Amino acid sequence: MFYELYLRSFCDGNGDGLGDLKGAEKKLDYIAELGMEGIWLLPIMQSPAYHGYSVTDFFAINPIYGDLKDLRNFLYGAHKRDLKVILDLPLNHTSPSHEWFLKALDGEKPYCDWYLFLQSEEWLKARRHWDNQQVWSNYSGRWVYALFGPGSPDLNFESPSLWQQIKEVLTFWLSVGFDGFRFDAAKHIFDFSIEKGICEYQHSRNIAFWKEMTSHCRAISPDCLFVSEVWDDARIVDMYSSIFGIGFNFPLAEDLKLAIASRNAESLVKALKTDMQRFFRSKRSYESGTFLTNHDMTRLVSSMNGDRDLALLALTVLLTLPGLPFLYYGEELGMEGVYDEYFNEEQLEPFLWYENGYGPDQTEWKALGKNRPHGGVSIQAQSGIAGSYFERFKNILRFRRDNPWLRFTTIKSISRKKDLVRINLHGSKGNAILYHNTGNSRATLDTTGTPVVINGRLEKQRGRWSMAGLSSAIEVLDGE
Ligand code: ACG
Repeated sequence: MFYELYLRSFCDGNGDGLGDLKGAEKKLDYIAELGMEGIWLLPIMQSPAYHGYSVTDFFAINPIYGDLKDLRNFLYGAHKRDLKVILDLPLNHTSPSHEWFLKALDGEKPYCDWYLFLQSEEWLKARRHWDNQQVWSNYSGRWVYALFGPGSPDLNFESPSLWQQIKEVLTFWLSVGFDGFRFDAAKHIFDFSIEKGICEYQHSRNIAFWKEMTSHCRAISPDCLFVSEVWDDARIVDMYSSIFGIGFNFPLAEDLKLAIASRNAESLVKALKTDMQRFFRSKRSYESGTFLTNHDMTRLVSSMNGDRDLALLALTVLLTLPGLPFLYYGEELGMEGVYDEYFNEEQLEPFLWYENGYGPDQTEWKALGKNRPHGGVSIQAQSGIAGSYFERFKNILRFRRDNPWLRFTTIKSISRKKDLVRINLHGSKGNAILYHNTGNSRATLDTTGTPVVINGRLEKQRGRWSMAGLSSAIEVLDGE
């Protein structure tokens, strides 16, 4: 399991109200005790943007997070606890304040080849692939391709010298001690057709680019870990993932939450059969990066309309599937936050260490709008309190940590009887059956074996096992 960490909101190590590397280092035990095997660090490079995805220097750390020494200490501390750390690298674009872009606007070589300038008025008609937004931004009278808006002009990978430059970026961060990367916007490297003047993904060229970049990294560090962010349907995710080794399973995240929020067992079965299709086979070319939420999405409890039992059911289903799970910071507290396209950033709120919202470690870079003080969400309010959301969440994480074999299982079948979903798995422990009760009423398990509860309540009455609503259990059929 990997913990997706937004430094600015996590832990303040120097008292300026902003989360930083020193602070996160202090909390490495906390992360390791959750059962994590790694950390995905959201971008830490120099950037004027709160989210860090528009970079002004790919070789420098944002000073609010600390310096290279702080990073090395953080990585050392993580490795000492067997936590791998991967860095989020947004290579598709830069900030408009990046030196490269300023020089490009001045016509300086090679930088003017590293961005795409408008070559025909016709191109202005191009619209973004998924939402019809315009893709050209005007900078001092020059139109430049900027898919994610004026704050991030795209790099133009037609230029071979840019490929070389990016390899240097990769070499640099590996030499600092990262164990790999989460490659942002992986399908966008070539996404504008110069021939046609329209937005069009060129998947084979993107794949060629990533092949070269990942080979470069593997030549330096053979065990490098890569996760690709390709937010698309399963067919496209599939095309990219084998190069990286791990691909985020976006369709699963979306379908699983929808099915559980609507308490629809049939939809859940359908979602799992479709989105985990590859995992019905024992031979696969990549692992699924499974997750429920990330920084671009509404938080888990909010997507369950505030129903925490449903949120825990979703978590249990996710953590009993094959794949490498990624958990977004603060989900363990049941923090809420709705992602909306107008960037209210609720889903990035400070992690709550204290009930009153103040104290050492607490970050305060933005007001707590959704997760208000005294709302019972903080670590202080929940830690060690039996039955709290945090403790129940941790129990499910612990179950996954204690059963690492689940990561590499093959799904044999998925079926349902009314609200009870049954998943048959095969793994190194032999065969196992998972039971998830998606309804509110008690469900009887059709077994003479000995199932074990993962979340919720399981009882044996008059020789028959039955499980309370929204509970999950596992039955391992063959011993090791
Ligand atoms: C990454 C980061 C994000 C970041 C950027 C830019 C990229 O996680 O935080 O923004 O550095 C698209 C891109 C992703 C991108 C998201 C935000 N995420 O592909 O790389 O936008 C459709 C599209 C997707 C699209 C998605 C969401 O196909 O391409 O993602 O919508 O908008 C089904 C379909 C699937 C469809 C979904 C949802 O699943 O199969 O195709 O996805 O439904 O409809 C950051 C900031 C920004 C800033 C930028 C520079 O957050 O504010 O502008 O940096």
